[in-house]
Amino acid sequence: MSITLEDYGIMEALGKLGVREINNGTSTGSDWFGEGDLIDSVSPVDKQLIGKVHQTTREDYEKVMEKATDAFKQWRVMPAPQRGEIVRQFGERLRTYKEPLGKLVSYEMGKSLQEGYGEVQEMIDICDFAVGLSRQLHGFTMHSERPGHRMYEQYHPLGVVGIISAFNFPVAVWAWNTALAWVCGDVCVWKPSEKTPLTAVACQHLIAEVLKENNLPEGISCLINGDYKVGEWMTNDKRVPLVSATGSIRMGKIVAQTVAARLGKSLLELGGNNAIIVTPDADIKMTVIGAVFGAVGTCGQRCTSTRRLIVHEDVYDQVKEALTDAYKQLRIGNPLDQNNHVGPLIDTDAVKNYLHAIAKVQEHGGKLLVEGGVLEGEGYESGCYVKPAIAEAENHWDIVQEETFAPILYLMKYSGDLENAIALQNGVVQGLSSAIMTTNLREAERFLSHAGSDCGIANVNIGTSGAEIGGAFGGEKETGGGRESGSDAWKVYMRRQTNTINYTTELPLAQGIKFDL
Ligand code: UN1
Repeated sequence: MSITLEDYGIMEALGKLGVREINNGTSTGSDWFGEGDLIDSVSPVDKQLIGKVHQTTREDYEKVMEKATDAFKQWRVMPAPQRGEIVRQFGERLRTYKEPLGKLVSYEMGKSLQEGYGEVQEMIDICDFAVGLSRQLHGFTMHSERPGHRMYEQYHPLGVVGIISAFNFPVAVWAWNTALAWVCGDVCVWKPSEKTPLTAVACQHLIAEVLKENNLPEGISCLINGDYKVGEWMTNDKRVPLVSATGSIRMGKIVAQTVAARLGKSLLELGGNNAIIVTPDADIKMTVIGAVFGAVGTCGQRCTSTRRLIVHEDVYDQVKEALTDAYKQLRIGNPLDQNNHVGPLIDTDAVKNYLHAIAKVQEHGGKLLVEGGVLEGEGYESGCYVKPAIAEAENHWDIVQEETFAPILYLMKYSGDLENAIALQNGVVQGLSSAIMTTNLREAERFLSHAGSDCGIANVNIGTSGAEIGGAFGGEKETGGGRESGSDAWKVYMRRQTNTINYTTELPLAQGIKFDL
């Protein structure tokens, strides 16, 4: 292979992670099989073919489901803290392989190396969280209205959890789901994005080793690969009680309806259109750092990326100037080179969407404060590198209402009371993340109050992206309503059972009903 792959240690990383030139894309633990058509994994960094993965065929899928359902029978009876021990070992494995896996994430997906490592760290963090959780899967006890009766609730494993993940967080979002699902006693079938199949193959190798070393059955962790059709097998499959899907609103609506039609459960983490409100009392230096990282981090391809900046008229010019200055310092290029802040978009279709959004802004008469454009020439041959742009825009424009997965920041002005800014912030269909920059306690609390942000995540003096795993992650409205990761998000991976036990010799009925024979 070419010099770049070797220069940046990609070949070495692939070797360490067990990824080959041609890989099976279907696996139940350490068993790999299938001869389906090949998916090419091409790096957006330099358009090199990294490897190929066999798609899952319908027959392969049936085999996976059989193994998974079988494995569930054994896994669910293992005490939860023992399942936690397996997740602990997986977290250890991730610590060992953080470097090569982070590098592969960066190269296959295009995010900066720092963010690639950060993503693996997020996997490690959720494993740690899940290990503790494995001893805390608790329910309530209640007082019964009947004498000599005890009432309590308990949580039981659900079964096979289907995970559909997106290219932008190719490994962390899988880990959020799977680490929790495993300690809860579920087994997982993962369909990663067809744009990032190799990182998924690498993760499956790592967990397969752990399962094998512990003599656990095939099927606790399964991998399937392919496009939306493979995902549809899962959404339609009654053997999959929960489908957790991350991606676009369009995709989420289809998943939700298909799963609901069979009365299954879905956990949706869909698009965001996240804003930062900048009040007259904001610390402008902090605002700029938060907004720039939020807007250009992962090249604007996080569901938590900052897309709108709602700035009070009193500080508008100051913020505008500071931001445009900061953008001048951004270095765009190979994400494996740690001098660069911004890597490429995922592919040339994403570049088209970016250009389309900029054209739309111009049609509306929006002014570009920092011009965009596709970068050309040495180092940019893949055609996926774009310049982060800032445009003055209005909230109600169609294009501003949409989530464009690219580094375009819309700047808008508000005047008068904070209420006006909150109305703009909430005036979109999405409801994932939001933030306010202010040193004024009253403004901060109003933003967080019931009359404030309508998003699943609301931050003060922090940008919209970069959530920690300890809190529940997800959003309202068309973001889908799901919650993953920390807090009590684990409950969605289990079924709740209420138990009432009578330890007397009488059989009194609830609500005082008399029924004598
Ligand atoms: C996503 O973009 O789908 O909060 C997840 C963040 C990351 C996760 C983003 N921890 O930005």
